[in-house]
Amino acid sequence: MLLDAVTSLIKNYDLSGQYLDRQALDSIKSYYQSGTTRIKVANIINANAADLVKKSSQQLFEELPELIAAGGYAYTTRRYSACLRDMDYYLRYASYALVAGDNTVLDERVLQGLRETYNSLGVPVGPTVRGILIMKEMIKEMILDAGMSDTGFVDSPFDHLAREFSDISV
Ligand SMILES: CCC1=C(C)/C(=C/C2=NC(=C\c3[nH]c(/C=C4\NC(=O)[C@H](C)[C@H]4CC)c(C)c3CCC(=O)O)/C(CCC(=O)O)=C2C)NC1=O
Repeated sequence: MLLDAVTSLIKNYDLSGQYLDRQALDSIKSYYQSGTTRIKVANIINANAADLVKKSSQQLFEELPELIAAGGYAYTTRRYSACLRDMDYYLRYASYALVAGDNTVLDERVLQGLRETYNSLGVPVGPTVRGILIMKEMIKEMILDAGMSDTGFVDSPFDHLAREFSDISV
């Protein structure tokens, strides 16, 4: 099920049979207050998705050239394009989570069984997490350039992906 910050919170309060208290209402209020900003960022991501995937993977391959060297995990056209397609998945689902103000969609649609898949294919998780974090930094720069000053909320879905995908703490 696709949850947003409000439905996710209501679900939890319903489970314990509670009315929405001050804390719940404050977080619902902040969800609505940040709505326009989250939509603006989703717009920026949408308008620049192809570019973001291309540039962040270029930076990843510059940082870790062994990935595209003979025998590397992104060597051969097939693996290279699988890698870029994966980056595109992470970006697209992160943009959903940003709009929803909730990371459940990432758990349910992206992360489930992902580490096992990568392990069984022999694709390394560490460099992939690095790619996800490069995208995050690029988006934050873009929205700074677009005149938004508080970019902290962009971290959440990307850090969530990074944290849950690997065992490293972000
Ligand atoms: C929407 C949710 C979703 C995700 C996340 C997803 C990931 C995903 N990535 C895969 C493969 C892959 N993923 C990569 C990724 C990389 N190679 C590198 O060098 C880098 C470290 C990294 C890119 C950043 C590669 C190379 C493969 C192909 C591995 C192979 O078949 O040899 C596969 C195996 C099947 C296939 O090739 O399509 C899956 C399922 N699939 C999904 O449906």
